[in-house]
Amino acid sequence: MQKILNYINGEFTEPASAQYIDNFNPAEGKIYSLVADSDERDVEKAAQAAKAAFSEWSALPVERRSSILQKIADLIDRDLDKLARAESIDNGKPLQQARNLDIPRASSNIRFFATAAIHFASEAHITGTEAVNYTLRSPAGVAGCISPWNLPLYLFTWKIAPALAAGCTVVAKPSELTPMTAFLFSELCIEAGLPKGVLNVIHGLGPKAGQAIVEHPDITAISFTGGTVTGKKIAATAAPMFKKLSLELGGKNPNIIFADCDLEQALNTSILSSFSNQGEICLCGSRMFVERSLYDQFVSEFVSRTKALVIGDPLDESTRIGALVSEGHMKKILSYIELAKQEGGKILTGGNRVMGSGRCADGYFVEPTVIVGLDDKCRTNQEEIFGPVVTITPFETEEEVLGYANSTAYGLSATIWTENLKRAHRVSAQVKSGIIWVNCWLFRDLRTPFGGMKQSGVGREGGWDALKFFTEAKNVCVKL
Ligand code: TXE
Repeated sequence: MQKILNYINGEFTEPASAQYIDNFNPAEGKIYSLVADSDERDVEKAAQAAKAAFSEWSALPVERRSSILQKIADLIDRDLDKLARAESIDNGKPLQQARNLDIPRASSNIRFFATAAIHFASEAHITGTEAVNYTLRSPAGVAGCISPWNLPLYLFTWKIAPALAAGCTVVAKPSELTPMTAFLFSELCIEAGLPKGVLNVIHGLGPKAGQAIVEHPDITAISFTGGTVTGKKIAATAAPMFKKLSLELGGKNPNIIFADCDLEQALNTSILSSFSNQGEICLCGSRMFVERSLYDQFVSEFVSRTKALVIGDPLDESTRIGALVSEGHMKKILSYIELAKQEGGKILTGGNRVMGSGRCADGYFVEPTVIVGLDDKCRTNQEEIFGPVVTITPFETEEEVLGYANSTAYGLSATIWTENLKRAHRVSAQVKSGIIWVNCWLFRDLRTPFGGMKQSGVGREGGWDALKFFTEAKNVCVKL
């Protein structure tokens, strides 16, 4: 069976423990490869390699770093089909989504930061006629980048690209549930001529390999995307060590639909924002609020479009809903559907595990599920489910829906549907989320600040924010 090895100091390396974790194909419910079960000994080797590579990599002219990174992006484009298939098999997501979204976005993440770094200019502050201040920015050192399983190569590259472009060296850990594309990516780094030790990829369990990265004294900046509970643990370890910390955590995002919206667009996009990637995107709009006068019509059309979604074999081109990432995650989602029933929710469609056919007979499939009749304060409407499950709640006034939207501990993103320009701006300003989409969803410009408020995170990624995170600013004040 294929072994997914660590990539340390430019070479593929067995874990110090010589142990491996089973890696499942979630559409089949079967083990199909083995992942290195790394620990602090592997992290130590990776951190030493990254530390040794730092002086040369950080001193390279930015154009040189940029061209190596762009070569890696070219190789991702060349291997689009292979990487998309690997991502679909490893995660359970539909192949067409991996091919159209995940892998192209991985290459554009790298291209974006490889070129952004060239244009990253210092600021100057002129203090009247008395002094000139300018900002020097130097690479932050060895960065630890820890990424989740929902958008594996997409989020892995979203972290390591700005780190490498800024001149940091990196110890990265993809999720143990979806390690395959980070492993294939390591092969592309070797082919592109990335110098040894600049990127090191450690595979293994979060509390063991991930925790060792966060604890390592030579890894001075931590960028993490994942669950809020894990984020709290990471912050508790990193904060007393005074590490730089960027946390992108969970969400329970409102999707607010006013009666004056473009109904066709709102319906089409809300199907995507509810069920894309089986609802396993932190930006999915899991709580839908529809203005009362449109409610009945919206709900009936939304439910009929939900029923039409093709669920099944992720490798089948017509599939729109694939498998959930793991058996444990599937059970968690089914338990939330049970909870919704106990809390008085009515299931309008979905609610069950789907038993696939053929090779997918034991896969982890759950029907896209629409629930109504729940109070906004109940657990189903407050806790992150992270699956193909949405609730729909009617509202009468802007004030009422703002109360609902802002009622959770999260504040990652929100979507607002209205043709009324003034209302769009007014409501956008009052929703407590880091990212607002008006009449669209997941429309991304990589220059914009990306991140959440409240328990959805600390700091912002994207554009200059990411390059600032991976550099240390120093002000030089020259008296005139
Ligand atoms: O993620 P974890 P899990 C949410 C979603 C999901 C829940 C838990 O609600 O059900 O989180 O998912 C590594 N020190 N999101 O448990 O644990 C881990 O190995 C260092 C939201 O799979 O947060 C993996 O690489 N690292 C989300 C990464 O952290 C640790 C995406 C994320 O895993 C660690 C995924 C530790 N102590 C889940 N423990 C989003 N916001 O996009 C784990 N890890």
